[in-house]
Amino acid sequence: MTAVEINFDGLIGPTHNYAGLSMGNLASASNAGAVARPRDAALQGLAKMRRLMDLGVAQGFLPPPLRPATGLLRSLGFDGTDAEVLRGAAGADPQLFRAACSASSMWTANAATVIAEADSGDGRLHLVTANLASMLHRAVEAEDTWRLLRSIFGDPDRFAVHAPLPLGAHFGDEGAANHMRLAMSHGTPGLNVFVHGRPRGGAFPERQALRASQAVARLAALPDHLAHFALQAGDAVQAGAFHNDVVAVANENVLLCHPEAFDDRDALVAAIDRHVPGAHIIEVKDVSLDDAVSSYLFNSQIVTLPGGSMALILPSEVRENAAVWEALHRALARSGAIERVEVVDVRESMRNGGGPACLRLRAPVSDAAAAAIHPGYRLTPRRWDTLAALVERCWPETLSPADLLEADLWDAARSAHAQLYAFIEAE
Ligand code: SUG
Repeated sequence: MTAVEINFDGLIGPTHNYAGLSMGNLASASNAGAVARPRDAALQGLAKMRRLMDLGVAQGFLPPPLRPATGLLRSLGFDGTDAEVLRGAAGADPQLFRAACSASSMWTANAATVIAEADSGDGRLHLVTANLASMLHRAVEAEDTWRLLRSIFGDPDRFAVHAPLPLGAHFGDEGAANHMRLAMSHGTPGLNVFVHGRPRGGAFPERQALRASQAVARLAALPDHLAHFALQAGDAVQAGAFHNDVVAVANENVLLCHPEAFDDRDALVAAIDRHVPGAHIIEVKDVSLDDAVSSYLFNSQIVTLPGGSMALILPSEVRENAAVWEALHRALARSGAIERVEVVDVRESMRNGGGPACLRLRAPVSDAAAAAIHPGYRLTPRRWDTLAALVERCWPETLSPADLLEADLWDAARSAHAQLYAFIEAE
C-alpha cells in the first residue's frame, strides 16, 4: 500500500493564555501570569502549516473547542446565565475556571494515538482519543476531541475512532506524543513504539500509563510483533520531558533522539533494527537533557517530502542555542538521512511547552482514506488565506490572566468559534 502523512495542526484558540496549569512542564510554570498574544500565536501556527504546505506536505487542522467551556461548568453544578456560570466558577474555584478557559487543545499530538491502516488488525485507520487524565485542564478536552475526530474521520469503512480510555489516571493516556512509528515507508507495516512512564516517586508526574498504551494497541488489534513498549527514562521526565516527544521523534526509517531518552535504549534499538533493517538512529550527543528541554530540539517534525527526502522542522529556539545547533548539525552530517532543515517561529506555543511536534497530529493515510476525510478540515492555499484572515479579524491581540474574567473576551471567543465552524461546514 502507498500512503502519505497528513499533519493535522491545532488551530490555536482565541483564549490562548499563560495560566501555569501543567506541573512538570517547565515552560508553562515559568511563564505563568505572563501576557499572551492569541492572534500572533494562531498566526505563528498557521505560518508553520503554510510552510509545510509549500514544501508539498499535506496539511489539515483541528479547530479549538469553544472556550470558556460553560457547558462543562454547568455539568459541575454552576448555574444561571453564561456570565453567572463563569463568574460563579471563577469565584468558587479559580483553578477549575482557568482549566475551562485553556486553549490547550492546540497541542494535537495529545489528541489521540493514530494506528496506521497498514498496522491495524482490520486495515482501517484507528484513532484512540486521549483521555489526558493527568491534568485537569487537559482532561477537559477529551469529550470534545472525540466528537471532533468522529466528524473528521466519519467513514466507518475507513476509520475507527475510539472513545477516550476510562478509569482516569489509572489509564492516563496522552496520545501520539508518546507513540512513534518506524517503518520502511508510511504505507508498509511499521513498528509502533509506545513510550510510557511509571510512578517512580519523582517530583514531576509520569503522565502515560503502560496499561493505557497496551489498551490502545489492543483496541487497534495491533499484532504483537508490531508493538514495542518502552519505559521513558526517569531522568528525562524529571528534567522536564513530560512527554516522549520532548526527547525523541521518528519518521519512517529515521529516529532522532536524545541518548538518555529511554530507560532501556538497547532493547528499543534492537527492536527497530529487527523491524526496519538499516534504520537511521540519530542520537544527538553532547546536548544535556536540560538543553534538550529548553531548546525543544527533539520536539521537531521530521517530514517526508514529495521526492522522498526528509526535512526537519525545528523551533527557532534551537538556532538560538549555539551548542545545540552545532551538535545537531554534527549528528545530521554523520547520518545523512535528513537533507533539509527548516526553522519555524512558534514562540507563543513554546512558552507553554508546545513546540512544532506538539502542535500536530499525524495521520498516515492511503489515497482511499485521504479521500474519505471531511474536506472542511483540510487546507489548501485558498482555505489557508481565509482562515488566516478570520484569525486576523476575530482573535484578541493580547490576553492577560485578568482578561479571562471579562465578558468581552467571552463574547469574542463565541463569535470566533461560530465563524470558524461556518468556514468548516461551508466545505
Ligand atoms: O500538556 N501545556 C501542554 C503542552 C503539551 C505539549 N505537548 C506535547 N509535548 N506533545 C501540557 O503540558 C500549558 C497550559 C498552561 O499552563 O496554561 C499546557 O497545558
